[in-house]
Amino acid sequence: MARRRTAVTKPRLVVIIGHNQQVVQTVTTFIGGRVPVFVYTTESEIEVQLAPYPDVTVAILPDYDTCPADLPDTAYFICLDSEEEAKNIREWLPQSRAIFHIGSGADTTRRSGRKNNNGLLHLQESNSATRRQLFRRLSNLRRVDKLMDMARNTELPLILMYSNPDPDAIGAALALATIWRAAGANPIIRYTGEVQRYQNKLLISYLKEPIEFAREAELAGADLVAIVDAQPGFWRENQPRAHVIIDHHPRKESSVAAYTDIREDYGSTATIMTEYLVDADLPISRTLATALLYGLKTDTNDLQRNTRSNDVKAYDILHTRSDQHFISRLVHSQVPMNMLDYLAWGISNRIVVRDMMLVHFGDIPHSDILVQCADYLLLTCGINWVVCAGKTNDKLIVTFRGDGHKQDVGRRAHNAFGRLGSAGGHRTMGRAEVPLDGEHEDASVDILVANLFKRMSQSRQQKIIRALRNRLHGPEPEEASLAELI
Ligand SMILES: [Mn+2]
Repeated sequence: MARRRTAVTKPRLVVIIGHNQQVVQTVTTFIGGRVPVFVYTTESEIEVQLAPYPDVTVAILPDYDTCPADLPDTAYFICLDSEEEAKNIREWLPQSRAIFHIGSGADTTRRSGRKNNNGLLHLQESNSATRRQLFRRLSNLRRVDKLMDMARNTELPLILMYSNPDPDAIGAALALATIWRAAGANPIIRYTGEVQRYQNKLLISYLKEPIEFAREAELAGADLVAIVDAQPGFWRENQPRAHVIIDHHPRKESSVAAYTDIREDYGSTATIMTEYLVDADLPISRTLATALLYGLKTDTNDLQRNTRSNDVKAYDILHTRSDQHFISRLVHSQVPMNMLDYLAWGISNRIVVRDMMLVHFGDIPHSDILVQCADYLLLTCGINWVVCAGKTNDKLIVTFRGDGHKQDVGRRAHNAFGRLGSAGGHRTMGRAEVPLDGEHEDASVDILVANLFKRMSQSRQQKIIRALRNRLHGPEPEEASLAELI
């Protein structure tokens, strides 16, 4: 994708008023961009200091109390340490938002944030903000140094992902591999479960990187083991030993290793790894940026969940470097082909109760159907929450989805079914599982309606029960299907 810089119009000239030690630096900033500078000062010494610079016009004022007659109409930079004096000058300057106050270092640290200061803007971040940023970077650099040191002279460095790796784990693993390769090591990336989701298979094949199931010999033979986007305590059995743990899940007490970086307040492990790479100025290839960005997107639900400013910053850095069309393919590959008939049945057999949509599928092979259908139906205009129910493994499964605006479906799930089985969730997602003890799917309709609409009149409840049962006794998803393989 060809990228062009947005055109920026240079100022015709700028005016600097004052005499503190920031004058020369401010002048050079503009002269470097070939913008002429007018300086108004009471100190003749300033004229001497600026003599070597071209395109600078210096006028000596008797004081800063009155407006010079020839003052150009442009942006103004007041280089005085005293805030009071700066405000006085502001009084006689033309009405403009483009008036900056540049105190010398000691003063700028004391000002509070970027608040409007009687119409005076600040040119730079305060020293303390710059210092904080620098300290953060130095701490990340120390971490990258340590990671690289650990990998030097290793025979078989292993990067391990827990169970069925998700995009965040895959992106983080690839980032750590990049750091270790920069240290001359040859790491392998492995997982201990199975890649199940279609998108994750697609991502792995796109990366052209051998990301495979961890064999016994590899686990036993590795002389350096890193676990990313997980902690050793996640494994119930055969807990791997780890020298490195990098994660954003809640810290487990057992997570002790030579190197740990667990940042529970981060939206993704991809964010931590992006900071390492950027701060250490290591290369981020297009494929790596794509994997990291997709990991960040899926873990934060597109910056809508558990997101803080670090995640947004990482997103900003990654999105220009990544393969947007491939990410679009991943994002649009959400619905398995064999799900379409269930979706079609759910759409045809929906019930609408005010701003809520309800579907009961009866017997279903697995509960993924409920999640897929609820996510889809929530896209309907005027529908703010969706409940999809079904019977599988002798349990009534009820999936809740909502937009979270003025309602909490996790609490709704808990209030409706908490006494009958496990039920709960958070604002936008909820789930309940109610044991059925061999009861027929018709009975599950009664349980669903009686608990979901506790405050509804009996007659209305009966109406909904009849409607749901009628739908259950109509054609089943497979029978209703019109789609044939052509
Ligand atoms: Mn994660």
